[in-house]
Amino acid sequence: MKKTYNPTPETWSELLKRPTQTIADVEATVNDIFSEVKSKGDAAVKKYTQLFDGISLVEILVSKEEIAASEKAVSEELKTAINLAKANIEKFHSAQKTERVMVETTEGVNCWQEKRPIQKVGLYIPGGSAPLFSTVLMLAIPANIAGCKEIVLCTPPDKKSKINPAILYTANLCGVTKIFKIGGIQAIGAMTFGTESVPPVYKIFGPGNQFVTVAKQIATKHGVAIDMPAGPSELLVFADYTANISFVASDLLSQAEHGADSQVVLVTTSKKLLNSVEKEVEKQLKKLPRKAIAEKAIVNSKLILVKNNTEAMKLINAYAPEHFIVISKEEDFFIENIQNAGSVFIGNYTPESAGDYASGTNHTLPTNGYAKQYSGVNLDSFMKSMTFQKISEKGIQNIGKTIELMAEAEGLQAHKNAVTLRLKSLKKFSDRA
Ligand code: HSO
Ligand code: ZN
Repeated sequence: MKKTYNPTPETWSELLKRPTQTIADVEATVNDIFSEVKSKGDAAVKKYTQLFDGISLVEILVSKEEIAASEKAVSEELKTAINLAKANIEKFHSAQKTERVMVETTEGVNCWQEKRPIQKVGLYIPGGSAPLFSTVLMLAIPANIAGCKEIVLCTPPDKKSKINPAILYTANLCGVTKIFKIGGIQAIGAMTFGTESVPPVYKIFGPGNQFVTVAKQIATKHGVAIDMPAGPSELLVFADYTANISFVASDLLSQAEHGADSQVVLVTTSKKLLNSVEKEVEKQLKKLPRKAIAEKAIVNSKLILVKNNTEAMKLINAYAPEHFIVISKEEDFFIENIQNAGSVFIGNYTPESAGDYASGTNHTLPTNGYAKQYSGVNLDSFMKSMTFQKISEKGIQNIGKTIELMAEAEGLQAHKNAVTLRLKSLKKFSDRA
């Protein structure tokens, strides 16, 4: 772990640099695969599944029998846990529903805003060493609450052409309409263009490796929206002398085990705590099954000592972490002043794992400094805001002149006419009366 004492603000961006992502290398591959998926559909998806995953699939749609089998394969204990997490995530996301906003801006001019679900959404769940069925909860639950009609899920199969039963169980439980055993660029391409089996969607959600991330970005050039630009997981912990050393170390390791490129950072005002956390991380790391992965992330992790809370706050806002844990006697100061973070965890008894699984908040969050401008996934991510207006005769008389003047000034006569004709018709009507 790299220790830094009292770094000056000019050095922060270099100190907290994320691993660079090489989009350019992958872009050409994505474009090639996309155009093949677009023209050849399922055949191209199967070809690339064979090429990249080494599996030849006859059917890419997960069958009812496979879903039923997953029900039996997941233990009752895990099902209970998944159901409790689901209930909390549902409660938190249902509470995010908003009322219609209606205002009479000028007498006779009524404007209102209402939300509508995005009709078709695609959820991507990565394969790899950890089957992230918790991400299924985080995406499918709000999609369902929002009222999305088509909820498509793509996830890569294992070497035996199977999908982890917990992923299938959760997807079925949360109302996913179609599950496909496909992954990588070809899955994103399939959801972008549609194939014989995979319906095209309007917005794609979910994490993925570098190929998936670039593919999602390129999908946006083909008219599909995405949740956010994704990157490796991150955690920044601010801890003062009130923090429990072993808790802090366990939190840092919880993110480190996601991947060798995960970013974990400790910022503290206590040198004693900094040194103790370093030792404790080494100790806990040794016992972890995913030691090899976590170790790599820990080598690149940072332990930073700062003068005071104000300096800490500036550094944290400049970094904009995906997850921010604050354990401090002055927690209110941090809660009030945090401007840039995906999700904030407060106090000794709020591990990041709680938000990852079961407290109710969403774990699909902006990384790579995007917490400065992006929100994490929430109910609104699955909806669009639409505006409506209805103007009465009185209303158009009230704002007509304004519109005419503005249209005239922009040199747009037809715009002006659309109002003038109406005003004239009303005048005629009132003249006759
Ligand atoms: N911390 C990850 C989400 C996750 N953790 C899933 C465990 N499973 C990114 O927010
Ligand atoms: Zn996690």
